[in-house]
Amino acid sequence: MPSQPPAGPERQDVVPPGQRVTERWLASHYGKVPQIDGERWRLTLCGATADGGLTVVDRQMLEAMEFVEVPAALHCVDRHTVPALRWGGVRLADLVALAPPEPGAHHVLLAATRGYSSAVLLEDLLAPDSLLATHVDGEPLTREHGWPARIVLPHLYGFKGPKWAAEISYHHAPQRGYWEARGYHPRGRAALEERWEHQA
Ligand SMILES: Nc1nc2c(c(=O)[nH]1)N[C@H]1C(S)=C(S)[C@@H](COP(=O)(O)O)O[C@H]1N2
Ligand SMILES: [Mo]
Repeated sequence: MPSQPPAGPERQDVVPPGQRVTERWLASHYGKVPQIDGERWRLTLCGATADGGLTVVDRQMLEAMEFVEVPAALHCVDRHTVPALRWGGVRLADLVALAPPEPGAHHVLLAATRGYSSAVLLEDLLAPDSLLATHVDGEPLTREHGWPARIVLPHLYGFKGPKWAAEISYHHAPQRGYWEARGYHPRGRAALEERWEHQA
């Protein structure tokens, strides 16, 4: 008799439709891996903020926040899924609470160093499993996988989560990041196979 899989927000046994599991975790990004000094790294929360200002977060501030771990696979829209990663970091909801958006600013652009960005909805950022990750499988992120910090949105395709995260900005209108400008889906939920803009 098959044993019951563990219940949880991101069940490790569920592979979204159209994905194949790969056991080797090869980094996937465009351009070179940036060499970022962790002590100098900063993340800026800006755009349509409730107080009209911007908030800058550094590593020390992150270390003072609650550290959580979330088990989640990584689903690349190109159809490979890296299973069973254990991400560690701070909840994006906790970061947003430090610098909340103006009422009605439901759109967010997530930007990395060197031009990469992705467009997401505020509600996807606020999901309980959404993290600014600094660790994976108990170790600090490697440079190629996003050190010092990357955005992890487990229910969305991987392209929604910039590695080498640098900025979170709030907007009243939908945004387009790197892949959204190239025909990929504005929402990007993996379970619903939201890959392409024409599906929206
Ligand atoms: N800065 C940056 N972040 C990025 C990308 C990128 O090209 N640049 N690629 C995205 C895509 S398409 C995926 S699938 C994941 C891959 O993460 P990995 O290289 O750790 O597997 O990173 C995402 N974050
Ligand atoms: Mo990807």
